Amino acid sequence: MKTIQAKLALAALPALLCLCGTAGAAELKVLSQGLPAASYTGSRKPVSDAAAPEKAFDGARETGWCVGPAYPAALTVDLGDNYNVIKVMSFMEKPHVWYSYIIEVSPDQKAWSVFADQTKNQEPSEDPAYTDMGGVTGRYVRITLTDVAEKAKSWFWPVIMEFQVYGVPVEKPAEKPVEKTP
Ligand SMILES: [Ca+2]
Repeated sequence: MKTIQAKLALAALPALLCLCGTAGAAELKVLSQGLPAASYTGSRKPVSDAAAPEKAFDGARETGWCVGPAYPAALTVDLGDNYNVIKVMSFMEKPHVWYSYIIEVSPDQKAWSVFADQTKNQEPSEDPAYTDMGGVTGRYVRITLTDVAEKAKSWFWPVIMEFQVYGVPVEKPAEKPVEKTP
């Protein structure tokens, strides 16, 4: 895991250098896709290998993460570094049925800050996804499914087809050269 993190840090270095002085104009991009499988974890065992956590991050809308009819159930992605998380899109298998959920962000998987609290939601997602906007800095992003429409409980298991986290690199203060005293 450390090797992966080091590689990610090295990959991000040129981008960070280029952003010096213009970090405010950083492009909002999807951060959660294309990471190694070890970056994704679920709070419960998936119903099959085909429903593993990484299936919610593979860019394919016909695959997803599923743990069966269990609430709450959480899915977490490790972005590999701290980012300012701006937007999260949650693509559910059945967009015409409502889901309630909460999205949280953490720097260390211990202290979690709420990004979007939709635990009282009873509206189906706008096609094609629930879109939540915010501004929380962290490395780990977690969605917890808390409930689904009562009528749906008997005829399907909730599946998140895609979970997309968008953000920008954290602005890091430029190091000032140390002035030598004469
Ligand atoms: Ca997928």
